[in-house]
Amino acid sequence: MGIFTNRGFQPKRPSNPKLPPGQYETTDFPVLTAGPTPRIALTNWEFRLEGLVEAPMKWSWEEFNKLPMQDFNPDIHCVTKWSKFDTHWRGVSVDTLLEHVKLKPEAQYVTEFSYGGYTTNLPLADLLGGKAFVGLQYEGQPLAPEHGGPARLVVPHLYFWKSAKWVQGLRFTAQDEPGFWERGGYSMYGDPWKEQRYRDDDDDQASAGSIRL
Ligand SMILES: Nc1nc2c(c(=O)[nH]1)N[C@H]1C(S)=C(S)[C@@H](COP(=O)(O)O)O[C@H]1N2
Ligand SMILES: [Mo]
Repeated sequence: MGIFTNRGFQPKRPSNPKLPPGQYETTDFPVLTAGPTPRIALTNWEFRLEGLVEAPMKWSWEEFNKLPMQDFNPDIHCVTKWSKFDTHWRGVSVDTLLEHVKLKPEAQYVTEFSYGGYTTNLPLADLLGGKAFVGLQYEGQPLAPEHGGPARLVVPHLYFWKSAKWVQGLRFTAQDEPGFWERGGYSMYGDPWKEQRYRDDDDDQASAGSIRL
């Protein structure tokens, strides 16, 4: 009765609360890489924690696979506007990795660095508390090379470019140092819920001290 029950006032397609603004859902898993897919022999693979730590740490593939692993089922959001819901990963949380180093107090930011030279930056806090992991398996299989295998970082609450494929390690820094896409004008932080795609979308705090492109 009356205008409050008039169906004409209902949105035609109710928006999905899992879908950040400007995104669409896909069931594909698109591949997005700047450059060729690096092939890393597992005998040469290593993962490092370096920078502002009391003593750097590194693991071989064999050592890394003995670390405690967990299942993660995140929704992921790419800045090119696809989102994929309920992906299934197995990997090692960054919290578990950090049990093996003592961070210096100035360590407030992290640069993820990869085989092949890719880098991406984010605040340390965004890797803690179960929010990020190094994924080794995807949908019950070893992670495919094109998606970052043998191992990639996954930080699902930020746009997916903050999830470095073929990750080689984490470098702890005092300042927020722009990585590959960030130097090209992408957001220093990349919150999909705030639609922080480009540097101009960052709030003042996130872009303070960085070059505005
Ligand atoms: N090493 C590396 N990691 C990377 C990239 C890259 O080019 N190189 N691209 C990023 C971008 S822009 C996205 S959207 C995702 C894509 O991951 P996918 O190819 O598994 O979908 O990886 C991110 N991680
Ligand atoms: Mo992306």
